[in-house]
Amino acid sequence: MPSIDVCFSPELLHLYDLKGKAVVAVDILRATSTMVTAFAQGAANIIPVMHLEDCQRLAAAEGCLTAAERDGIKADGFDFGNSPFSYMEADVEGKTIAITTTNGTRAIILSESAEEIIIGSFLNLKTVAEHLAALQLDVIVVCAGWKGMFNLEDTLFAGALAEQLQGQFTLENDAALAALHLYETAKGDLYAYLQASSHVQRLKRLDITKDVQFCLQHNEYDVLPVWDNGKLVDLKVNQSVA
Ligand code: 3SL
Repeated sequence: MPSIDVCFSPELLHLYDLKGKAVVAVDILRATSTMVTAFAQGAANIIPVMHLEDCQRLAAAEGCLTAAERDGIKADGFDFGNSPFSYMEADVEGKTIAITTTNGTRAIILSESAEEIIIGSFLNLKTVAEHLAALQLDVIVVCAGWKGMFNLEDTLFAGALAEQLQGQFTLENDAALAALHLYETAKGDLYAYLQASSHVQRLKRLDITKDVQFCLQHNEYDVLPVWDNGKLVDLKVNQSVA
């Protein structure tokens, strides 16, 4: 039976061997929830990059849209910040978006040695779980955290995924057990549970509570963004075309 494990921060990735494994990269607030939303609105590709300049270079070279966030705030001169709602207000159908965020895009790029990288969020939790059950690879949930530190919301997602996969995957390490226990404690009202958490507090100071509520909804979208040679594509769309 395959296993599921959790890496609480990209800074801990050196302790994990990702080769031959499936990584679920997660930044609930808000990068991976926003990417899932962009695909649900019809985006064709998302290119995660580390730096603001990489984003600008891609826009100049390939004419793609750009999204950039630092410390919760939209960076000047880019098309989007990091709110899922911005992709509902714009027409992104068939478009490519180059994106850089404080932690989320970093977690994805640093997972590059994995067999497969899947973009996870509560919004596409069931779709991700079904895909992993079919894939039958060992799974590492890579939490984006905040500047190398642990955070609650990504850990809660890891616990939700572990709960979905219970009976089909083993939970061999305490990180996965802790995430599962935390989710079981909090799942009755994730929004209330997260009120004191550092990033919810940070987003509140920026008046971004609407995004928090949105990103905690379960199974809103049936999209499956996966890493494909330096960009993310929605496997659901590609499967239905094939
Ligand atoms: O850290 C990140 O990648 C972002 O998701 C943070 S924020 O929610 O946009 O502030």
